[in-house]
Amino acid sequence: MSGMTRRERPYQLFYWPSIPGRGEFVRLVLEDSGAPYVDMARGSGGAKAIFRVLASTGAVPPFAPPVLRHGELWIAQSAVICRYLAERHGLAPKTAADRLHADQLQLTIADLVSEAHDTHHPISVGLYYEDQKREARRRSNAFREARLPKYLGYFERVAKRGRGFLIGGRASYVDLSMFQVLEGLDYAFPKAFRRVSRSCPRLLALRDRVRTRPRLAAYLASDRRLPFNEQGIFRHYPELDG
Ligand SMILES: N[C@@H](CCC(=O)N[C@@H](CS)C(=O)NCC(=O)O)C(=O)O
Repeated sequence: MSGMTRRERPYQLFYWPSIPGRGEFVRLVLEDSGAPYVDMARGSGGAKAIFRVLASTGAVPPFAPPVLRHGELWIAQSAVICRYLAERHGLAPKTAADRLHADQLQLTIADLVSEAHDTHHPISVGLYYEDQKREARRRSNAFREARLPKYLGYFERVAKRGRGFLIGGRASYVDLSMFQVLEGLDYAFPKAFRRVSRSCPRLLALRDRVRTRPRLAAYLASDRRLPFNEQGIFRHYPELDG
């Protein structure tokens, strides 16, 4: 590989091997682009590959995975990685203003992801769910009743303004991330999601449109796509779904 330019090298993704998590937002951009990449921790080295990266002393060391390596460049933060890949592979909006608005939406999606995570870990990520079940129930009630409708209502309003997509009048990485969040919420809170999403027809249509994009459809049917599970961000605990 040494004689290759940065452009030609496969991307290297470092993310926990057993959950879709935040790594999945990156994978969707890579898969939809058809860009070559190696999912480093899913190889024989496992999570050790991630710990090595986190302990590294690169220009700006990453705080947490996902981390993307592209030649000499190492970057972290899922929103930044998605934007970087999208700009290289035709999945970013065209104008500077639309790109800023894509950041705005992507970071709002990241906020929603964090709040969904905190429903089962409201006190500490250092404790098991079983050690914070009572608080998780209270947090989930508030999430289902107030935050979920507020977030989905907001994104539905954004979708209403767009022409079938969230930003820029064409498919972008933000649509792919919206797809993933909707899938995750549907998995974690099937009852609440069904109720709230009834008033979000455009988001549901967007989800279907993303799911059938040819490269993504092939990916979703492959064993590269990790299923949601109870170690990840979107966990299904019936007691938290009301
Ligand atoms: N805002 C960051 C969050 C990164 C993050 O929380 N990563 C999780 C996995 S999804 C992690 O391993 N965190 C370790 C930690 O926070 O100590 C992003 O979007 O990439």
